[in-house]
Amino acid sequence: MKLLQSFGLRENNGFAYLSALLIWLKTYFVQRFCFVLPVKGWYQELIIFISPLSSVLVLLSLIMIFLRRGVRAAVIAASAFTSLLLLADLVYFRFYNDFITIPVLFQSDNLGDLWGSIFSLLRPLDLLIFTDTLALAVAACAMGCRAAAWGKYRIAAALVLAFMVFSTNLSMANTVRPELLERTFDRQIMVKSIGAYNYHLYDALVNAQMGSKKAFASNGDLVEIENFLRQIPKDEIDAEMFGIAKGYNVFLISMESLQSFVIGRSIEGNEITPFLNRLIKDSIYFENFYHQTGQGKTSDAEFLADTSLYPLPSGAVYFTHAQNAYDTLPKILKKLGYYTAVFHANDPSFWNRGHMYPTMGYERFFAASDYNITEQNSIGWGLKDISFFEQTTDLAKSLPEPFFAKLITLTNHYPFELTAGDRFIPEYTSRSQTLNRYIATVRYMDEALKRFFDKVKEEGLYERSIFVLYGDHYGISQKHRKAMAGLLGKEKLTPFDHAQLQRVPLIIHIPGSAGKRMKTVGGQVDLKPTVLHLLGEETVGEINFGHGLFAKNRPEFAVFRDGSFVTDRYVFTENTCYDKATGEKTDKARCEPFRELADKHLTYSDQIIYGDLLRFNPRF
Ligand code: GP9
Ligand code: MN
Repeated sequence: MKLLQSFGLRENNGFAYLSALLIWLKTYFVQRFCFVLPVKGWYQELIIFISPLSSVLVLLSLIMIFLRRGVRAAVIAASAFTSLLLLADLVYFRFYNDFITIPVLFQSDNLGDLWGSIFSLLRPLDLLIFTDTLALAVAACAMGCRAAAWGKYRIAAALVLAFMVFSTNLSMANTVRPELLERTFDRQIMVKSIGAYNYHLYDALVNAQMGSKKAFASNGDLVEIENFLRQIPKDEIDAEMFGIAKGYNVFLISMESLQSFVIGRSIEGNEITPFLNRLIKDSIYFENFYHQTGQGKTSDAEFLADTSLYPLPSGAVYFTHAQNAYDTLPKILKKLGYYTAVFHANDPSFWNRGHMYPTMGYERFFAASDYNITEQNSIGWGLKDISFFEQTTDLAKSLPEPFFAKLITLTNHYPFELTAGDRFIPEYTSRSQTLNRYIATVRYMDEALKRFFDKVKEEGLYERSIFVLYGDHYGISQKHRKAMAGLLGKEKLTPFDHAQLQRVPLIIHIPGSAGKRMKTVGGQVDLKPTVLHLLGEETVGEINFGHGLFAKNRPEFAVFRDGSFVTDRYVFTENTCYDKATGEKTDKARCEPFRELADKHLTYSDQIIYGDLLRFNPRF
């Protein structure tokens, strides 16, 4: 008793401090040792260690704000509540390798699976999660520890401390993963960066905000958008191309961080993309095709391609609106008798794909657990592309045909790491190490694609398939503009050049069909109608912001997510209109009509997503 007294545990605030310490340590322990989260180095160890503290302090402060009496019981209940939450997270994590989100709680099929196996997921040692609750109960009952309510200064001090801890925590986490909260790309990364409780709070806030926007939306909002889209003349598709690939399998390949400036370019006599350069000769190659992604990067490119809607101005639509109704390419193809699958050797929690793919209508997601991933065949973000393509072809050949298979590559991802044996050309030499490495990883991806085509031919799939390959977004940001200018042989890069660097390759390879270079201006939002037209499907009546790239009357137009846009004659960026042919500034009035159009495209598309307006679409 004396000992307890000397720590002040029996009479005053010691009990509350002890509870804060115990809940904090328990949470740290579960996050660090029960969830399987990759933590590298002392800095990340420190982040995960401090991550629960701010929310624990806020929780106790809330108790102190609202209760004058019964504080001790409330503190014990809070400890039990956090234990239950952690236990639920742990069970869910064992099953899905992911964390619970608010929408998941309302998805009975998801939780139904889990309930079925809940007992096999629980382990006796899990009860240790309640150690702190037990310890606090013992301290309260057997030892008679009391807990005084806090005065306002103490509460204020706890909240200030919580704020300071959270700010430090977040800025440390942001140095490891910039834009952590804005992009919310992976729940596992969120939890190890800001802790499980902060993650749940964040998830609840985002969902509440989204829910309120949806609640106020009505059918009338969709009618206005339909009227706008109806004014645009219907696509007149080139008769030669319409239905040219009817009944063929479709391989849609997302090429990580691939920009068009590498195509056809050599460095010191070494072609950066020798295979793609050859493939382009036998394919339809769009040289004025732009990525239109925002913070959701790869997932935004996928969203654009599958829905012909734009991604959101902030955050990743894959995360924020995975429960919406969408009229997607896989759903339409499924109705045409296609089997639809995605191949990507990463965890389903990344970009929320595990939840978004069923929404998009994919029947099967071949994710990391479907691949044989070892230390030898991995680098950087995971499975190397060569092995990815090899294993994917083996998996794809057993799919029912015709199939629609989306393949997402990974190796050409920042920080562009490569093992020496995979370096087919030397790194570039400039002051940007990023650009230097990028050149070698692009060359590696090119090799992986070459082997993929060889293998697809060997397996006899080639003749019955078409291949649509697109770059997902830029790999080299504006930060590297000096080195980039050097590579392009320019003195410096202007905003016009930067906009033009947002071109990503689009290669449509149809076996047996002649190659063609197309000047058509387009973007990822055009992919859905383009693929459907090749397969002989009309897209009239669909709510698409894109147009078939083979439509003779298509508007030469691509909008970027930040409102910049490109036409056949102008580039509008950073509030300046440029003449596309010369790259010189020109009269802003010339860009004005397109500016309005760009604005309409983005706002209407956003309205559809925020209001979940496609649920009112009779096509559903
Ligand atoms: C991760 C991969 C890369 O699964 O798609 O994502 P990114 O950071 O490019 O969006
Ligand atoms: Mn990407």
